[in-house]
This record gives sequence, C-alpha cells and structure tokens, in this order.
Amino acid sequence: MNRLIVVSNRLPFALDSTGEDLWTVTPAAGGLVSAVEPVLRERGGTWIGWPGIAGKIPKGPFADATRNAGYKVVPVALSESERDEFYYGYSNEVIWPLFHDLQNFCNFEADAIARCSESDDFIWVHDYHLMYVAQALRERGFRAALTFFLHIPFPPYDIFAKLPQPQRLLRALLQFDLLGFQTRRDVRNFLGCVRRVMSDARVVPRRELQLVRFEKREIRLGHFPIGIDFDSFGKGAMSEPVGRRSQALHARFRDCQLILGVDRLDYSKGIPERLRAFRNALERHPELRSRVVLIQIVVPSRVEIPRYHEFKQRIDRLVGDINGRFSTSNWLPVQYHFRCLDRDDLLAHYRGCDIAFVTPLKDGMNLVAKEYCACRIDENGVLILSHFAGAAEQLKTGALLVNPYDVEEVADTISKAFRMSDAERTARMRRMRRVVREENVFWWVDSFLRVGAKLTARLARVSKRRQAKFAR
Ligand code: ADQ
Repeated sequence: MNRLIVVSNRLPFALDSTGEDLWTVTPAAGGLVSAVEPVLRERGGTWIGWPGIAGKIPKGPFADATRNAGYKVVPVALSESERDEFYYGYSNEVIWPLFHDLQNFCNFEADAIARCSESDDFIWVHDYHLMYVAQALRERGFRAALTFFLHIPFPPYDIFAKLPQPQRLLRALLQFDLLGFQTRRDVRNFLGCVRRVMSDARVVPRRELQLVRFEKREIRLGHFPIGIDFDSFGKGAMSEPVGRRSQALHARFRDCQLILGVDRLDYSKGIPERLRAFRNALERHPELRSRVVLIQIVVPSRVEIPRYHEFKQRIDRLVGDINGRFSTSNWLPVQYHFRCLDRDDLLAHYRGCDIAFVTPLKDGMNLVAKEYCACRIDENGVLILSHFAGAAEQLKTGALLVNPYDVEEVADTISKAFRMSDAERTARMRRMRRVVREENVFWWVDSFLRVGAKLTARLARVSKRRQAKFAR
C-alpha cells in the first residue's frame, strides 16, 4: 500500500497556551478523530491539519505532543483573523464562508499537501471544511489522484439548491477522483444534485461504485459507512476499572434502568427534543417514575459561538424543568453532565446503561450508537436510534427506530425499551454487534483504500502513457 496522507481541518489534539511558555495538549473529541486515529496509528502515514491555536505554532510543545503518535503530523498555521473568519465563521454557517471567498484554509492545506506529498502517495481529504482542497490543488497544476470522504450527510436537491451558486461547490467536489459518503442516501442526494445543477456532467449509474464524467475526467462515488475499532472498545469495556465504575454507576441508582445520552453540544443531535420526549414519557407513563434515570452527557463544543451558547441554555432550562417537576426526595430523573469524560468513564457508561438514547435530527453516521453496541459485552441493552442517523441503515434490524421530532412516539419507545424482555434485548443486540464487529473502522478504511488504490494506479498508468507520448 502507498503512503497514506490524511488531511483534515483539525488534528487529533489541540494545543492551548496557559501562560508564558506553558502549554496544554487536549485530545480532540469527535467522530472523525475517533475513527481515523486508530487507523493511522496502526498503518503509519501523515496527518495534515490545524492544531487549534491561532498564530505561530510553538515548535517544542508541538514536537512533544506528536512524538509518540506513531505517524507524522504536519501542522497548518492560521492567524487569529483567519481562525475567526474561517473556522468559527465556517462552523457557524457552512454557506456563509463558501460564498464569501473564505477559502484560505483550503489553499493553505493545498500548499502543505503539495509540499509533502510524492507522486505515488495516497491522499485522503476529510470532511466539509476541505471541500475546496482538490480545486486549489488542481489550480496549482496537481494531477495525481485525490480522494475525499464526507463525514456529514449530503442534503437532497431541494435543500442544496438554496445555496447561491450551487454549481461552484459541485464543480469543486468533482475535482476529486473518488468521493466517499456515509450512506446510500447521501450518494443518491449528491447524484441528484449533479444531475440537476451540472448540465455538463454525465451521471453513469452503476450497481456499486457510481460514475460521473466531467471535464474529460471520471469521478467515482460510493457509500462507505464509517465504523469503530470494535475490539478496542470491547477490550476496554471488559477491563477491571471499567467494570468497577459501571457497577458503581448501577449501585448509585438501585432499582432504576439507566438511559444514556452522549452528544457533542450541537443542535443536530436533537438534545432538547430528546428531553421533551423523556418528559412526555414521565407524564404519560407514570410507571416509569422512580424506575428510570436519564444520564445525559453533553461534551462542550464550539461554545464561543453565541448560537451554541443559547442552545446550551435551552438544554439547562429543560433539565431544570424536568427535575423540578418530577424529582422526589430520593430520585432525580435527569443526571446532566456538561463535560468531556475520560475514556474509561465513557466506556463504563456504555457498559452500565440499560438503554442508549441516540436521537439526532440528522447525523452522518453517529458513532456513539456503534460504540454502545461494542461495549455491551453482556449482549444486553436496548438502542433507541433516530431514522435520520446514518447508522440506522446498518442497525435497523436491532435498534428501535424513531422519528426524533415525534415526541409521543419517542416517549412510547422509551416505555417499550423499559419493558423489553432480556431475550429480545439479547437477540437484537447480537444482530447489531455482528454488524458493528464486521463493518468496523479497519473494514471502512480497507474498502475505501482498495477502491482508491485502483484509481491511483489507473491514473498513474494514464499519466505515464501521456508522458511517453510527449517524449516521442
Ligand atoms: P460527530 O458529530 O462528532 O462526528 P459522533 O459520530 O457521534 O459525532 O462521534 C462522537 C465521538 O465523540 C464518539 O466517538 C464518542 O466516543 C466521542 N465522545 C462523545 N462524547 C464524549 C465524551 N463525553 N467524552 C469523550 N468522548 C466523547 C462526525 C459526524 C458523524 C459521524 C462522525 C464520523 O457528525 O455523523 O459519525 O463524524 O464520521
């Protein structure tokens, strides 16, 4: 296999200054990092991205942070204004920077790729921040194969068409040679947009990998559902400290079934809707009172952005309302934590909670759902899962699927999960664990790289033939 170069907006850690020459290194929480990190650690390669601080990158602390990574890390620096305009502005609203020419970051990443790649490297760009990178590289005369994976969903035409100049974005994406999406639905949506927006592109339907012909080039498209490192979660869940913490969790809430929500603070994760459904369940199913506890963990994310701050206040108010209305002298219905958990603690929650409550309004995949299954080493546990999470395509035979907007349906599903027999829980969990085990993160990488490597080899052959022709 050729050398692997992964390119993403953020690196797997963030540097932060805590005073003169004092630095902290914080591991990044998030789906992209949890999926890609173990792969690079196992295979080696290079990771190009931004280490989370504005201005010059301190050489010593950066070297300390990356020394034992097991792969090479190439930092890309952003000034304070670039960070504010590009990173915060971009996170706030995708459309806004795309159409205000804030493509600097893509240009910087393109420079870094051009600088550190060799002709037979496998270049794999990740996620929506970097949709313009291939275009920036092509403008620099870069001809080698470029591949891209979108971690978030691709919208259907009716929503996509609201972007001003939608063809600009599609044109930029079609500069890659391979585009990977999470689900079949995302591929369908993308092709639907290409058909309707790009009159000079031709979609050639295929059974597996789809093909688009554009500007004398061939672009392949496919769905590659991202997975997790199943064995590592399983082993972690089996460890003695995790077992101890998960038992302690149960001992704290004796006679209660524990329902778990774990999310980054983000409006796409459906946290207020979930809390309303839980409140509705307590109202309409009084038998649940004093018998269930919702443990809602929210990982702080993008709190500098006012919209996220207001969103947090909404969650705080709802939790206060539920606890104010229903709690008794020895029962608090919602246990709410606004912080990042360490890995053992996260695994202890997965292992110890009877029901996982994963109800995003929309999600590319949702790794929490898969991590929960991997940690259920007792093959018990119920997964309540939103139809609108990419994971629903793979886990639908075992999960209880819900529409997260339908408060009453979700409330009734909580009651159904609460009453589900052990035999049914086990049968469902076994089916889900089989899929999560087989279609794990290494399977994901292999399927993407296998397709990508074929393309890279084909493009290299074409380019050699061209060179030979010119030489004659
Ligand atoms: P995210 O939106 O970040 O990812 P998700 O897939 O759920 O969403 O991944 C969250 C990750 O953060 C999980 O791996 C989880 O272990 C970790 N995490 C969550 N809570 C934590 C906590 N309290 N402490 C520590 N770690 C925590 C994006 C897309 C998703 C897509 C992924 C991967 O939005 O749809 O599934 O990328 O492609």
